[in-house]
Amino acid sequence: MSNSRCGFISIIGRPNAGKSTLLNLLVGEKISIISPKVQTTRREIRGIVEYNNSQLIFIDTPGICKPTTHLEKQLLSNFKKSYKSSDIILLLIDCLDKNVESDLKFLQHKKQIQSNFIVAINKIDLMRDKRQLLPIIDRLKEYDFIEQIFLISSVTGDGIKLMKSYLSEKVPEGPWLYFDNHNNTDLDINTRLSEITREKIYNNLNKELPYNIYVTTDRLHVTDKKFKILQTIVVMKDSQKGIVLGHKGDMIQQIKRETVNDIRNIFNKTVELNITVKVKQKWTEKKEQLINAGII
Ligand SMILES: Nc1nc2c(ncn2[C@@H]2O[C@H](COP(=O)(O)OP(=O)(O)OP(=O)(O)O)[C@@H](O)[C@H]2O)c(=O)[nH]1
Ligand SMILES: [Mg+2]
Repeated sequence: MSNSRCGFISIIGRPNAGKSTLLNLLVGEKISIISPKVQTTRREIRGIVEYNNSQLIFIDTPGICKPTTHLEKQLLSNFKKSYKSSDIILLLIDCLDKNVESDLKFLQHKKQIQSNFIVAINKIDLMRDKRQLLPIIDRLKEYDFIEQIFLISSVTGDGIKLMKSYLSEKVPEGPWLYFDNHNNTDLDINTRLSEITREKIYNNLNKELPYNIYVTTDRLHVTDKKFKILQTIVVMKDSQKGIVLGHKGDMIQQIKRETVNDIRNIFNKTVELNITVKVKQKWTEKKEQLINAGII
């Protein structure tokens, strides 16, 4: 039998490229939350995949963009921390995104590319005429640090097997690092539960509001069959609290229903969930609150 292999692969790319969707598909379980809004992922999320004789540790990162707010600066710094130490960098590109080259230049300019570097062009299910991918591929070929280009869809699974097989041979030889067969991630359970609630907020509330909230799981009581959960949603202003609660509480009820459904499906438990909404002004500018929010 050949020697075991193990390595870290950072999934990087612009907001909304589909990084978290890809991570979940690779792992076969929902670990990282997803939304049609940009900047959903705030911290690094690891997913562990075993393939052939290799352990592939994928790291989902916050989307790269030019930061304008304090929160965005922190997300950029989280992104940098995550990808510098990995064995392989996987740049994910939305095939309909016109800004590919600015990302590549950003990376090249910073001379931060020491790891192996591959590109996956995502969402190819959205491109009716696949010939439209050719100009993108041609442009990418001008960058000699790109070792391999894959065409994938994180929704249909197209091209994923080929990429996994390539990665399993590319990661360095070495012992596996994770041996917990029940967990595909090293993320703690409380954070996973808070993230699910945050996803429902992203999917139910409009515009800026999701960027002004964070969620904590303050208490979790686990029995054989049941999760009893106490959570807090933190907002910045009273008016936002009103929106999260909704008319006669129907918004918070909707968020709760969807969260409970997801938790039940992922963990196979019945769920009792209580959520309180609190106001903490300007939390995005306070270190202590960013720590509470799991952002730093
Ligand atoms: N059609 C299609 N949609 C996709 C695909 N991959 C992701 N999406 C959608 O793209 C949107 C963004 O996906 P995410 O996985 O949240 O993107 P992300 O790169 O993690 O975004 P940030 O965390 O904000 O940086 C969601 O609405 C996904 O359903 C794909 O291969 N095909
Ligand atoms: Mg994400």
